[in-house]
Amino acid sequence: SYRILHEADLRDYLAGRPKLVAALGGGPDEWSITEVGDGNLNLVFIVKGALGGVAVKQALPYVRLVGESWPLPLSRAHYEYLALTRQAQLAPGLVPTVLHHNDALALTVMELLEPHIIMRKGLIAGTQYSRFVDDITTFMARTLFFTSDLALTAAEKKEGIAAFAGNHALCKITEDLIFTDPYRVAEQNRWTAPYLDATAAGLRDDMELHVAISRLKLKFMASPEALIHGDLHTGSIMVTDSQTQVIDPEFAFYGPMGFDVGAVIANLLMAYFASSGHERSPDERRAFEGWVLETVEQVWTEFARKFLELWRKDAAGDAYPVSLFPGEKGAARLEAERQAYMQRLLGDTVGFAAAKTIRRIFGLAHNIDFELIEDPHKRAVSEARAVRLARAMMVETGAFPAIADVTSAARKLRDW
Ligand code: SR1
Ligand code: MG
Repeated sequence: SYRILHEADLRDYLAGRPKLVAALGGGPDEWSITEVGDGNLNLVFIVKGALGGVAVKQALPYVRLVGESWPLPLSRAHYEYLALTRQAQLAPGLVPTVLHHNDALALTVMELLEPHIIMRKGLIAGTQYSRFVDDITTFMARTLFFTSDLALTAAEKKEGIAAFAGNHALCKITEDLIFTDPYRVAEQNRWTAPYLDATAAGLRDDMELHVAISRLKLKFMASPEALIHGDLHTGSIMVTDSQTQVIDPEFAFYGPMGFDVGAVIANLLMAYFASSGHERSPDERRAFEGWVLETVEQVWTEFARKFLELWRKDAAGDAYPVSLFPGEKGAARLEAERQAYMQRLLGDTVGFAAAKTIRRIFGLAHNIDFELIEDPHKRAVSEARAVRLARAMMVETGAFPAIADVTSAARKLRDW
């Protein structure tokens, strides 16, 4: 039965699993066990033995960031395990290997990713990652395409939706914290006061923005397009220069694809706007910011290219039956429709990226890209630029028909 594991319990628990004992090596008494979780929800332990290490994640029955006053179902560990397993099949090598899972304890033991670091921390230090675009676009194209109606039969797709339907408490967090609270008075909202007081008040009065965020909320709630990661920010990605690993899919469910792609793009844009608040030489700054915007463009263009390539060759799903598009004329019409599909997906991506940005500046859970800028005035300037772009992306999404429109708007706002 469930109990929160402390160091001694965890040592005993692992010592009772021969496969894990063999992976760690040495005697259990020699293992080092350190709790390193700095996320908002769970406990994370790193366990190291003579031969190797493992990472152990245990869900708490409440939101760690807030405390026991905010209960949260342990079942999220089950959905995370299901998602990790599916993602490992679809995007091999891009998620950590699961070594052991225990539903009752809401506990998962995974390979230890070393020397990987959380990508967000690397971006704050101004590091460029040369494998990132290729890896993250492969991850998104394959996990999204192969769990969609373009690749699955209707029955398979509905089984998939049903398998994740119980993860609604995690969806509710997103529905409240991303799509609702930043736009109303909510106890947990916070921002860089007093500099952003007027901007925060503006968000609460801006009816066009309220319409736009409500449309996105509905899309999030009512568009089971594919199995999405559900929280694909740069804190859910671990990197070295030669490897990328996507972690933490506890928010996974069947939702709109643009929510994942938008999350990656939003977090890169926030790294871009935060860059001016972090210590680096003018040359380093120019190089890093240029790389970030180029990465934003490539994330979309490579994702779209890979997704379309899969669609053209692996379309075994029940959507768009090939028998309806015979001959050359049919093939040409279907290809035009694929392009229209991607254009619609870019619009969703732009809108969701905007929502993901605004929540990190006015909602409960902020990110360290901005938070580590100590001078509140400097921080507010960076945040205000990001919010200005986000508002335009959300309300005037049609003004960003290509990803280059997003990056050129970001560039113009860099010194605003
Ligand atoms: C209360 S949970 C706050 C946030 O942490 C997670 O990483 C998700 O982004 C969630 O919205
Ligand atoms: Mg997480």
